[in-house]
Amino acid sequence: MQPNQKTQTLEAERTCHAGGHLTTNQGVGVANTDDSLKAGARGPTLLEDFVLREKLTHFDHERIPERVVHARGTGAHGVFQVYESLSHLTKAHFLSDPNLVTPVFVRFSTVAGSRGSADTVRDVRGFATKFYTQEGNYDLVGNNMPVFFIQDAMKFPDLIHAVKPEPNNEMPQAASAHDTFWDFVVNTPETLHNVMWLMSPRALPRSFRMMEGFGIHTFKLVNAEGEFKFVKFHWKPLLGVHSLVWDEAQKIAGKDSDFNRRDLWNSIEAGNPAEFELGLQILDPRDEHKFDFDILDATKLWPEELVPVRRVGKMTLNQNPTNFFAETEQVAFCPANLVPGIDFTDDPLLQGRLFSYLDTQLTRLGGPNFQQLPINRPLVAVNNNQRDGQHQMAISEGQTAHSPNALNKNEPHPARGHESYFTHMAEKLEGNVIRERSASFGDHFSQPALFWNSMSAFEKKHIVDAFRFELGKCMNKATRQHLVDLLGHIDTELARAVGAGLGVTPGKAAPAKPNPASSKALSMEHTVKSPKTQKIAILVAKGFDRPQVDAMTKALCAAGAQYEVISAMLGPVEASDKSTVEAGQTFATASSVLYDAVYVPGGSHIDVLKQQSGDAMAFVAEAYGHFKAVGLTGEAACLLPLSHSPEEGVVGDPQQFVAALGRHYARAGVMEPAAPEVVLRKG
Ligand code: HDE
Repeated sequence: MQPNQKTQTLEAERTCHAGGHLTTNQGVGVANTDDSLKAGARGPTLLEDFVLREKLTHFDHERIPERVVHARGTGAHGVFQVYESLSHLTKAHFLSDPNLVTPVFVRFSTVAGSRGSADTVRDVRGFATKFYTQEGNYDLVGNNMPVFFIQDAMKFPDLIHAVKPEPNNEMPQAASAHDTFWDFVVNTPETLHNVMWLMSPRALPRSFRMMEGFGIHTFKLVNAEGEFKFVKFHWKPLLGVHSLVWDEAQKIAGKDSDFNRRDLWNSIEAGNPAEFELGLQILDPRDEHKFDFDILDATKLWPEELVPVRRVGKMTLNQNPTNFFAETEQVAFCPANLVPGIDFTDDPLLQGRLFSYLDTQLTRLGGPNFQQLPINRPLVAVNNNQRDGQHQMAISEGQTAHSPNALNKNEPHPARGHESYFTHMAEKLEGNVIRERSASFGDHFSQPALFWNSMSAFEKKHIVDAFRFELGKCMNKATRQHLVDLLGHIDTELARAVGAGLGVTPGKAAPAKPNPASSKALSMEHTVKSPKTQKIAILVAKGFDRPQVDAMTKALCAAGAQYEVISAMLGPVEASDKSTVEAGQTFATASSVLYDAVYVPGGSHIDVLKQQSGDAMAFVAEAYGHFKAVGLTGEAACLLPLSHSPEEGVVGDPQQFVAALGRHYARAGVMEPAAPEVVLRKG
C-alpha cells in the first residue's frame, strides 16, 4: 500500500532503533545498560551513574495525563476524496476538487472509561477526523450518535462528573450504570434523547468500521461568494451499522478487552480498509425556523426524511499508526480547527467546545507547542510570530517576531489576494447580555419519542433491557421512579415495560405531546448487510469431513469473509480422508463471542466434539443465543438440540450460510409482556 502524504512526512520523523550501538540521550556510546554502577559487585550503587539515572528518569516520565474524556481510543491513517466539486456550497479546497486526495487521521474512542478500560462497554463512541488539507488542518470531532446529552457547554463538567466513576470510591469503571449518572439524567431531562441512543444497540458497535459518525452540531458551509448554508456532517460506513448484543459485549470485555481496537488494526493489516462516505444534510438559511425544534440545539437531529443526507465523498482508513503513543495518544483534535469555507453556528454547546479542547491539551501535552508534534503538524507551512514556549522544536531565524514590522519588510504578511485565508462570516449579532436557555430548546420528549417509534421490535427490547439493567444498578429508588415517570412523557409502553422490570409503577403522566412520527433512518434494521470481513469460527476434531470444510472456506473467501479453525489443541487436525488442517485457536483461547458466526462440518468428529469437549456445544449454543448464523452440515445438525429452519439462520449449505451471515433477531421472539396489559407493538 502506498503511504499517503501525511504518513510520508511521519516516515521522515521516524527513529529506527533496529541497528547501531546503544547510546545515552547525549549520543554517548554505552556497553552495558543492564547493570548499575556499584562499589563492588554487591553494591552500593553510585550516584554518579548517569546511565542508570537517565534511564530511570526517562521511564519515570513516560506517561502523560490521559484525556479527561475519550481517554480510551485507537487511530488509523487514511485518505479522503470528494466525489464531485461542492464549490457551489463551500470554498474549502478539499471539498471542491474531486482530484484532490486529502490525508486524514481518525481516532475512535469511548467516552467514560480510563485509557486501559474495555472497548465493548455501553457508551457513546468518539469519531474524530483530522483532515490535513492544503489550506491547513480541519478537524471534524464527532460521535457515533447524532445528538448530545446537554444543550449548553456549561453543563459538560456536571455530565462528565456524573458518568465517570463516583468520587468517593472510584467505581464503577467505564459504565453509566450507577447512581450519579442517573441522578444527573433525571434532573436534566434534556439528556433523554441521547440517553435513548445510549440504551440502544448503537452503544455497542460490533466494529469501529461498522458505526456511523456525526458532527452533531449545525455548522455552516460558505462559498466563494460569501453565501452560506447550514450543514450537518455524517459518516456512513460502507459495511452498514452493526452492533453487539449486551450479553456478548459484557463477555468480550473479559475475553478480549481490545476487541474493537484489534478489529480495526487486523482489518487494515489484512488489506481491508475501513470505508466511510461523508454525508451532508444541507439547509437553506431561509428554512432555519421551519421545524418544531431549534437547529442550534445539539439534543436534536434533523430527520433524514425532512432533510436528506447527500453522500459527497469517501474516506478510506488504510494504514495503521507506526507508534501508538506518538500518533494516537499525542494527536490533538479541536473543533475550532477550521479551514476557509466551513464556519460555526451559535450552538451554545459548540461555542464552549471551541475553548475547551485547546485548553485541556495545554495540560495534557505540556505547553503551547503540541501543534509541532508530527501527528498534529499541518502539511502546509506554519508562518507566524509565535515563539518560544515549552518544547519549542522550531529554530526560527531572523531578528523580528512582531508585526507590523519594517525590519523584515513586514513578513510574514497578512494573507491577501489569491492566498488562501480564513474569514469569519460577517454576521449581525444583537441581544441582551443574559444567562438563559432559549425557550426554543424546551421540548425534551418529541425526538426521544421519534427515536423510540422508529425502532424495530428487537431494538425496543434491547432498550427496555438496557434501562432495566442500568436502573437496576442504581441503588436510589427515588431515581428509578423519577426515570420511569420521565419515560412516561416519551411513551407509555416504554415506561410500563421499564417500570415492570424495576418494580416501579409509572406515574400518571402521559406523553405531553403524543408523537406518532417515525424515521426509517434511525433503525439499524434497514442497514447494509454484507458478509465482507465477517469472522467465522470453524470447529473441528479428528475425523471431520474435509470436502465440506473446503467447500465452506471457498464460499467464505469468495464472499470476502474470514475464518479461523478451532479445535481442542493447536496444530494439525486430521480429517476423515487423513488430510489435515491447522487449528489456529483452541477452545481455551477462542470463544463464540469473538466471532460473527460458527460453522461445524459433518463427519465422525461430531462424537468427539460432543463427548470430549462440551465446549463445542456451548460454543454453538452461545452463537445461536446471540442471533448469529450457525452452519451445521450433516452429522453436525445434532449440536443444536432442537431443529431449526434456514429462516432462523441455521443452515448447512455454504452458499446459504454466506447469505445467512448477519444477526437473526427474529430468534429473540416477541418481548415478554412486562405486565399483563403491556405488549410492545412491533417496530
Ligand atoms: Fe468533546 N472533549 N466536549 N465532545 N470530544 C474532548 O478534548 C468537550 C462533545 C469529542 O480522539 C476533550 O482533547 C466539551 C461533543 C471527541 O482525541 C475535551 C463539550 C462531541 C473527543 C472535550 C464536549 C464531542 C472529545 C478531552 C461540551 C461530539 C476525543 C480531550 C461543550 C460532537 C477526541 C481532548 C480525540 C474530547 C470537551 C462535547 C466529541 C475535554 C466541553 C458534543 C470525539 O476538551
